Amino acid sequence: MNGASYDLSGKRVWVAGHNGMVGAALVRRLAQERCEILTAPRGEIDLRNQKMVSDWVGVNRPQAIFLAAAKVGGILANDTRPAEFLYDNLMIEANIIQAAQVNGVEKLLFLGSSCIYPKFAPQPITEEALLTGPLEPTNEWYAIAKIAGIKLCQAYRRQYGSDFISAMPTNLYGPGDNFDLQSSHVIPALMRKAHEAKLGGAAAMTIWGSGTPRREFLHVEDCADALVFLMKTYSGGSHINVGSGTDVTIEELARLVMRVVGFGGGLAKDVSKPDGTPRKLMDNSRLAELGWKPGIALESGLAGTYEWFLRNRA
Ligand code: GFB
Repeated sequence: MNGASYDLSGKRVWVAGHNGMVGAALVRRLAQERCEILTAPRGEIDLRNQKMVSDWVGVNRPQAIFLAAAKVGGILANDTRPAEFLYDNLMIEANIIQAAQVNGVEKLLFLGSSCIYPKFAPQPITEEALLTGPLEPTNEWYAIAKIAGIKLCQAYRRQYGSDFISAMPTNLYGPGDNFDLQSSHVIPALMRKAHEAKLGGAAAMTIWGSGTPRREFLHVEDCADALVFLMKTYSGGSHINVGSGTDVTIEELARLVMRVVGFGGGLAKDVSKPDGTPRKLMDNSRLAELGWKPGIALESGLAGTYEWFLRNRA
């Protein structure tokens, strides 16, 4: 069932994870909708704690929820902290989805990731590829948690008639990203490395792995717009891919970031670090058929993100 329209105006809308890159972009995007945005300050509630979540939802009574709260990180963080990535994400999603059903929340959008798909899924990856093959080992923990979230939404839709939907964004970047070199994703890491190499007059900057994996990237403002679009127009059991439709090799990306940052040095490769999935370009035709397409091209998105980084790096 597609196209069931849901009107956000006048509604209490909880952005779970409002402090994160996606959550903050959702809060900015929702300011364009005539709704009341609810946020649970991190100090006030631990989303892994079922009673805290249940009590908070019961008191604040959201009518719609964007479930953007998660323990996230790049390939190294996923590979070295499997227990956190599996446990935290399972608890967060289970607590919020259960509290949403008990409190009669009208609509919930669960946010997953393109890493839910098999390591060697045929490209571009369609939604049907889910669970058709082994996962990428470096992030199978996060992937299993996110697959469980999709299944929870489907189960609650089936058993209770809950209008809970799932969106699977590709690799995201943009303002509010995490620029820590150990735990971050590739774009903020390369941007910071290029910046520090430029300031330090370094001869080269180092990327992890061979540089040959390919990645699809979507700017977080585009992602937030797509999520609001889906909340308003989609109702169905299947998750929906949310991507840009184009991918680049990590080496091409690195050279693009170096150009944006203005670092003219060389590129070294630390092949002791993992490459991860060789490619994860998604087929976004279902989202396109619903009527949405991205608007921010990679190079201009990188330029804007670098400006944000310069303003906020302190
Ligand atoms: O963005 P990233 O950490 O996550 O890495 P994944 C993407 C590619 O960039 C990998 C390479 O092949 C990395 O080896 N890379 C090169 C770097 N230099 C760097 C660097 O300095 N830092 C980082 N982080 N990467 C994640 C999943 O996989 O994708 C998460 O682990 C989530 O669970 C996320 O799904 C969207 O794209 O490989």
